Amino acid sequence: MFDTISMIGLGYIGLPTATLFASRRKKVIGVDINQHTVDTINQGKIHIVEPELDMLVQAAVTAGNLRATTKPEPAEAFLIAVPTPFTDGHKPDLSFIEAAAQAIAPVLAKGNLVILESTSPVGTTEKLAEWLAQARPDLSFPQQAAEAADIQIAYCPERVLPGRVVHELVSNDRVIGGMTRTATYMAAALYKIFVAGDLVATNARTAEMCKLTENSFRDVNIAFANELSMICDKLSINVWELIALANRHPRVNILQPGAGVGGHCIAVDPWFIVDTTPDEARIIRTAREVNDHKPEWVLHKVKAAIVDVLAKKPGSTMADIKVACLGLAFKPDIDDLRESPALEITQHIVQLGCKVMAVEPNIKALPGKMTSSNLGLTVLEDALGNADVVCVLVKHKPFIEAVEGVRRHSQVIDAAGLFA
Ligand code: SAJ
Repeated sequence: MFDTISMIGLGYIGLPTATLFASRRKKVIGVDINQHTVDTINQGKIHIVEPELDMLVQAAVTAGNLRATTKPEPAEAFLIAVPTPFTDGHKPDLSFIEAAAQAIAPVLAKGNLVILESTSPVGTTEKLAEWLAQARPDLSFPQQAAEAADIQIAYCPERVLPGRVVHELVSNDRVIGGMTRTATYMAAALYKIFVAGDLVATNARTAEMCKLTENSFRDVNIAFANELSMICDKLSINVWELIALANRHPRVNILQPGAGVGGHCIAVDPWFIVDTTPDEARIIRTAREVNDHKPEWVLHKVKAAIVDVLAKKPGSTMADIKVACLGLAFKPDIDDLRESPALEITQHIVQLGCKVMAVEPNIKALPGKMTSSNLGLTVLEDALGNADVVCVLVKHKPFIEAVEGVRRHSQVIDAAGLFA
């Protein structure tokens, strides 16, 4: 079973997953709408940053087990790992999944398995089944023929941490939610090809909700920490000391406050629950609001520090003030600046008209869209030596190693807990 596998969407999840199947000598057809992505992979190279992945892709392509194309081809199993962003008003945008369904429908054949991996609102797998059924009235689907359907469909979320994707894809347990028992059984057999973790069976709706629940759990717990940080600031209590003390209780495990919650998952997925059940999802919505508000709160602190400096330097203006922003990435020790609260705060400080010295040890240059005459990328020593105000936004390792130097500066806003 499953000698030819097709992966639709060759991004952060799709490409490593496709490559792992190929590394187990399966014939893998990777499909992506982006011609550049397809060409890069067919040259044995990668278009994303992820440890170990480059070597695996090169080996899989050279061995002839992985091939990329823009047009779907027949296969025994199809896995869909395309983006599910939200539109304005936090409404989930399922258009990429619908487009994937339309693309694979013409090549589906009796006996195929289709698996959705994209993070999705509850009920999306059923929608996918409906889109496929409409496109292929000659085939039967689980909603029509249950266990006897020509095409079986399952939902199986990925749960890997960027930076550890290759390792976690193999070792993490997987939740497998078939629309039927047959689909669950087939999907488990498919993942068994490379997954060493447990393959845990459930239904599609529970599997969809499980993924959203995991990321909402983390978001709610980070919101609790962020709320504590704002309460403690008002009460002149060091929140990091407080959390460390509280966490000595055997049943308390509070997460860390920060500049806000970034990335493409935790700041997005809880909204899928809120959108589906707005009246019931009260804590989940509030957590999102608390975390989304945190960058604004940090910015407010920076503005207050700038006002202090201006008061001590009569005659000076905003343009004379130098602010160092330590960290731009969305979390420590990565180079990913997308959906980053640190980046958002830095851009707002730039708009205030100050000179901004950004320090981000994980990148070589600022992204093109961040060009501004009062913003530059520099090294830590330069920033500490010249800035009037230092704002710690991400707790990168090089900053921890230089913590004493940061501590000596007279105006530091520590949003990331560097001094904790
Ligand atoms: N953060 C805090 N305080 C903390 C922990 C995190 O402020 O104590 C912030 C980070 O700085 C970052 C954001 O939260 O801005 C998200 O970072 P993260 O490390 O919590 O998560 P992601 O987005 O890199 O990956 C998450 C993971 N989910 C969970 O841990 C439940 C990962 O396992 C998922 O596969 C991934 O989302 C995904 O793809 O959904």
